[in-house]
Amino acid sequence: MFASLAAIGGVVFVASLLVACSGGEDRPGSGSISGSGSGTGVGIGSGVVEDKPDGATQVDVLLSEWAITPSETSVRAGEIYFLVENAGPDDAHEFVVIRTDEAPDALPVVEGRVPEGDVDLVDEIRPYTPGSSASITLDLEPGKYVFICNIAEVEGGELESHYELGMRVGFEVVE
Ligand SMILES: [Cu+2]
Repeated sequence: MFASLAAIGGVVFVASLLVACSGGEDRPGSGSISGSGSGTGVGIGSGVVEDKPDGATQVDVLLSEWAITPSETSVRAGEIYFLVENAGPDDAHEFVVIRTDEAPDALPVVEGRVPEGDVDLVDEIRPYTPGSSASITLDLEPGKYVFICNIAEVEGGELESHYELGMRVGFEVVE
């Protein structure tokens, strides 16, 4: 009985040490690239790049503040491998693919974000850190698409909507 209580005490002690350590990493002034003070990047990792499947069409995409720039804006239907670089320089970004006939700047916005349940969301790469790349392979049917970054966060007391600042671009898939 006494021994197992001691063991539990040990676990609790180790757990508090871990909390103390991770808390220490939040200190400002560390000089890290994500240290904008907004909290962007906390808990967000670098992107993951997977191999391009054989036969897939590759499209390179650049994310930055504040634009999304694909190497092509029209490709043939089929498997498309998107290699998406977050060029930052400061913020984490994501890559969201929406199928829509609307213009890139005409999507509905609620509190700085496009409500993903109200649009035809095809797939997305979740937010990842600037200076890294990520990939996603999608089997896209002919049609019109819009790529957006759907992050909105409070910066200096103001809501900063990546979509409204310009992180949106049209893309077409043809027969
Ligand atoms: Cu963004």
